[in-house]
Amino acid sequence: MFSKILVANRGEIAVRVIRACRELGIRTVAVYSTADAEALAVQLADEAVCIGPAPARNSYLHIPNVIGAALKTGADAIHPGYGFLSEDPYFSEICADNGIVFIGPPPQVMEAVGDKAQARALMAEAGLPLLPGTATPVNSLEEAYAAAEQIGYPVILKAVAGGGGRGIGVVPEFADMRHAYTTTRASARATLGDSSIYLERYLPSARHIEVQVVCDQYGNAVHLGERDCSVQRRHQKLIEEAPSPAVDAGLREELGEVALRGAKALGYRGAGTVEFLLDDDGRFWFMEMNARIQVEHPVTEMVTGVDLIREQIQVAAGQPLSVEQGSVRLTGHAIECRINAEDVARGFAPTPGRLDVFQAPSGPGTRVDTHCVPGTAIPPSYDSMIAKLITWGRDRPDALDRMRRALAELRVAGRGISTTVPFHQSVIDHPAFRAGDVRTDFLARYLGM
Ligand code: MV4
Repeated sequence: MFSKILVANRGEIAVRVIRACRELGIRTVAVYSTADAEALAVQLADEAVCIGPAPARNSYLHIPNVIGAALKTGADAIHPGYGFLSEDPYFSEICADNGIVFIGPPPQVMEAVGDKAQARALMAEAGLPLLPGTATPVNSLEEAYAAAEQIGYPVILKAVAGGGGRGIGVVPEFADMRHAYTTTRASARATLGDSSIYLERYLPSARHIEVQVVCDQYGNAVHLGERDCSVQRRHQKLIEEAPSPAVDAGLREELGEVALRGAKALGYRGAGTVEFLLDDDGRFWFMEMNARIQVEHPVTEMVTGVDLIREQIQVAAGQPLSVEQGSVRLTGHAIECRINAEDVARGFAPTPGRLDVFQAPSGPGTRVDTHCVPGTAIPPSYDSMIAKLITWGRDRPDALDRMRRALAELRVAGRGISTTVPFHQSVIDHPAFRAGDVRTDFLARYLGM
């Protein structure tokens, strides 16, 4: 097992990883930017190294500084968390070149799933169901028109280098193609550094379902059921739950088998997520694979009892999975609300500032993953998430009742800071949400957002 892990991240996920390491008896190194000198992760880790100023490109994304901190402290592995360097195969290779284990899948696998068009082709080869779409990227507006003609409108344009909803553009009909093509390409180039796009049939009202998988180097591969992440805004997830109210045991087994078939075809190792769209007839289609731990992993942990970060670390250290498929049992229901420092009334605009008050809920079936305490700064340079509120119940109504109680208990206040709490309260109490009637158009359909 590793003796020291450097956590190349910040915020709640850095805290989450440090906690897993502590439980495994592994020493930890936090890295931090000057904006995070007082951070909880810095306090909880055994050691901490400043890796640069607030802008992420000069600190959390600055590979020489991160590697330098690992070498200086003698860390034998790096956990990248999510975001930042977590999906960068180049960073993974640099780790290996320096004798440091990157806690994640092999770089070739990261490369294959990072190219969303290539991932689609590989999954088609493995026999996964795909929506009609282009087998390769399109190179001109004319090609896009021709492909859309074949596929049938509406279509969606997706950046090859995208994922998680970055670099996508919906094309309702022929007349919208020219504009969507131009803007999606331009935004893909600007935000992802690669303007390549491919096309898919667009499903305007489906469920966003993702299957958690974990694989080791001995050929063991286990799925841990699905999460339903249909409540999103501009492809930012806001609420996630496990299991999905739309998935029964039979469909779960089918989804799990298909997800594992995909993961095995890629030679996957570590924790990963296979995303699908699910329609009202129980048909589902592969969307993309995520080669990282995800923000919403706690809901899976709450219903399976599996510590996903621990599995990641053990597998990266060359140990076998500590779970087998036959022993995976889903118990009860878990739901997660992302509490962001954002003003819902102003289009979810970030509201950075300092938290004068931060009092987390607790009690039965209540988990709060956060890096916040009274006095924590929410810098404008980073993600606006301040906490993940996760509740568990014996069934979905129990979990939702607990979430209502936990949201009411949470106290957050600071000059200029708004939160998404009122938004979550309105969703949790919405009759359609209560009924599990949730698809990707939920906010538009029921809340006019
Ligand atoms: C789609 C889709 C419908 N049809 N692809 C967004 C994030 C990325 N991982 C996949 N996403 C979607 N891809 C096709 N062909 C719907 C989504 C989607 C979504 C779209 C609009 C508003 C909210 C959404 C929430 C989840 C998924």
